[in-house]
Amino acid sequence: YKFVEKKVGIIGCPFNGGQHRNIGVEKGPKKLMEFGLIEQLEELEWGVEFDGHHKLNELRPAEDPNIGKLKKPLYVSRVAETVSKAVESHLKRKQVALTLGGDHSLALGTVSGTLSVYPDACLIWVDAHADINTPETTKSGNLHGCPVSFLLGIAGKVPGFEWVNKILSPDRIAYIGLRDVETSEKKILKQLGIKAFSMHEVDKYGIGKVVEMALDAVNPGRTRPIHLSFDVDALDPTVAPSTGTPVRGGLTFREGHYICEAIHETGCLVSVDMMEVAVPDHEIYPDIDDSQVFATVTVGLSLIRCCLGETLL
Ligand code: NNH
Ligand code: MN
Ligand code: MN
Ligand code: MN
Repeated sequence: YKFVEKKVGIIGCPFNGGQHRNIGVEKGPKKLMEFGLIEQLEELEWGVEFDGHHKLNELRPAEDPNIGKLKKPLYVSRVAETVSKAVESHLKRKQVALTLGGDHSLALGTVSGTLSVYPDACLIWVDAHADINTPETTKSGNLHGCPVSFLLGIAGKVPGFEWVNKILSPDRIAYIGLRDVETSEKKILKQLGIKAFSMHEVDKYGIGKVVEMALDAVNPGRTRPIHLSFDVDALDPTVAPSTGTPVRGGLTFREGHYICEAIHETGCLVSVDMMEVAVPDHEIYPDIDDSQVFATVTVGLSLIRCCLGETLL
């Protein structure tokens, strides 16, 4: 490992304030832990630190009016700032920071935390969505669709988000798995010349070549620390059905795992997010059954293990 010792700090983030569905995305972290994450990482000979799930609901302000379209801006901002500090503290102790979500607005915090310890880090964003809407372009107003614009410093001044000052250069981010990108987001990606490998490129070149091209773009000599932000909806809904915004035509089970294995092989991985794993109530989401939750949680766990060195042989 080029930057860390074989220790991992788990940051449990039961949070759903960056999106509007009542699908139980805040229950993902607890389920991932219950299914044996600590034991599995210890089996891979990692030292594991976990100080309990963060009590993020305590950060919810009494009043939190929309700013323009943005929903719950103050809540999301406070949560992300807290998470940023947690990531920072684990990284400073030469641990890998492993953040369990929770909705993807959390990545505003995780990536900021990574950049504050490793200013030259690069970001691999694996997702069906680009999450690069600005406060101006967002239609939904959900902040889980916006974290990348804040990280790039193109969100403008938004009250409450003044703490976001670790700016990611557009040539340090690469996307894999995109297939549900809004017109406004496509314009931003083009304008900034951001490397994005959609499912079209995965089909065309194969996942091996795509990961190599993504890493070559943001981390040519494999000398920079890597932050991997994995939205479980990057996987095909047949593989990860229990998530808030499933989109057909996604990564296969193996393609998802290959990404994690290849990033592990670089020796550069310092920070991992596993986001948008949902545990819905049967009454509210009767279409998602236990076996689908099981499939989604277990694939999340197995992706995490691959990030931390599990191999097939
Ligand atoms: N692009 C949409 C929005 O901004 C959807 C984002 N949803 C996600 N992102 N799940 O990963 O609201
Ligand atoms: Mn901690
Ligand atoms: Mn996302
Ligand atoms: Mn997504």
